[in-house]
Formats: sequence, structure tokens, C-alpha cells
Amino acid sequence: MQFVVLTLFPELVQAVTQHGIVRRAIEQQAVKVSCYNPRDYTLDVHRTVDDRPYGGGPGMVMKSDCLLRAIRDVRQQYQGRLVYLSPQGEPLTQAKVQSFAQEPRLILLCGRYEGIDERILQLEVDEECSIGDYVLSGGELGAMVLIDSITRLLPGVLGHEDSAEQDSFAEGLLDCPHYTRPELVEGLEVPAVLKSGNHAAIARWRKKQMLGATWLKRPDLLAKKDLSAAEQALLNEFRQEYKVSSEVIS
Ligand code: 9D3
Repeated sequence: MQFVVLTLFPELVQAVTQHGIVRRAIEQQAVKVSCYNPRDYTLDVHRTVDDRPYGGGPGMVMKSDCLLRAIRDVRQQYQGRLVYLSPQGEPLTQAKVQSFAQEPRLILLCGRYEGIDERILQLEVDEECSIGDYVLSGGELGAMVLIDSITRLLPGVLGHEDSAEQDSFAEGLLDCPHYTRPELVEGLEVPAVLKSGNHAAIARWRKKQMLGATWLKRPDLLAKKDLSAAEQALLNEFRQEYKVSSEVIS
């Protein structure tokens, strides 16, 4: 997968390539990240990339001319869907990430200031993508989120560690609690089942915790899921234990 990123802050985007899974994926040549800076496509001495909005008001708008030259330079070297990161975009979901992961190449356009001249959207943008309903200062963190989330899904990038993610049970559920050594932390113990060596019991406990955590913290996710009779029974068990543990006896 190749990511071609159009950004006024290439060093910010490059940060995602320098650590962890994305870095490993680049070393394995499963991923390539190339940045192009619209400022390098300005023609004036001040290298101006923004201008005041028609109609007045606060903030600045990214100028169309350097953006168009940058996009066209990129497009004649690479073909791929051009995704504009913007608060007006379609919200990113894991399903969207999976669909992006099928592409051989993505061109990611990052806006700054109040955004880009609308005519760039009309002329060049294939889709508009938001990473959530909160206000960022520009599209770069969005592009980095896309690069990270897509890279994890590419064949050969993750080892066996995430195979649970592939199993259909885990889909759309929150994760179970995790523990590592030591056995005792400030008087708090590890659940006994995790030290039992009983793999069936451990798997059952983890499923129950996943259902329980989702029920407690993200009922919206649970509502979207079709639980089997066995899953419903596990969740009922969790709810029963939760109810008992939260009852105050006075
Ligand atoms: C405070 C400025 N807002 C005026 C009503 C509009 C606005 C303009 C530009 C808000 C944010 C931005 C910059 N944001 C992005 O480029 C961005 C973004 C985001 O802010 N939230 C979620 N996903 C994304 S992807 C790109």
C-alpha cells in the first residue's frame, strides 16, 4: 500500500512512519509513505498558500492554485482515490478502513486553516473523510490515523498477536481486561481463571468480559450485534454477577 500525502506539514505526517507497526511495515516494504508539500508548488516569492475568504469572516482558506499544481503533479505520477480529510467528511469506521485497505494506493489531502477552496473538492476530491466529531487544527492527524489503521490490516504486517481480531466473535465488541506480572499489584489480584491453565475456561471468561464491557461501556455497539443464544447466556451471567457485586447490603 502506498500513501501519498499532500500536506503543509510533512514532518508531522512522517512521525507516524518512525515508530511501531507502521515503521515495521515500511521496513518490510508492505507500506510506502510519500509527502508532497503544496508550498513547494507556489510561484510567488512569499510562497503563499492561504488567502482571505470571499464573503469575509475569520480565518483563512487554502488557495486553489498551488493545491491544483501539487495534486496534478501527484496524479500524473500515481493513480489512486484522492481522499480529503475534513470535518465535513464521512465518519471513519473500521468498515471504511477495511475498504481503504483493499486499494493499492491512496492520495490523502490534508487541509489547514478553515479548509480548502471548495472548487478543489469539485475538481479533484474523490471522497471526504472525517475521523470524528471534534475539532482538529488540520487534516494531518486524520491522515496519520488512516495510515495507522489501514497498515495494521495489510497482509503480513501483524504477526499472530492480533488473530483474535479476525475471529468473528470479537468483531464489534470491546476487548476484555488484560493482566501481566506481578500477580499482586497494590493488593489487587489477577482473576484466578487466568492462572488456571484451563484454556476453555479462559476463552469463556474472556468472551464474557468482552460482552460485559460492551454492555457497560458501549451499549450502542451491542445493539448493533446479533448475539447467539450462547452469547446472550454469557452476557446474562455477567449482568447477574455485576448486579450482585454492585448491590449495597446495609
Ligand atoms: C473552528 C473552525 N471551524 C469553524 C466552524 C471549522 C473547522 C475548520 C477546519 C474545523 C476544523 C478544521 C480542521 N480539521 C480538519 O482538517 C480535519 C478534521 C477535524 O477537525 N475533525 C475530525 N476529522 C478531521 S479530518 C480533518
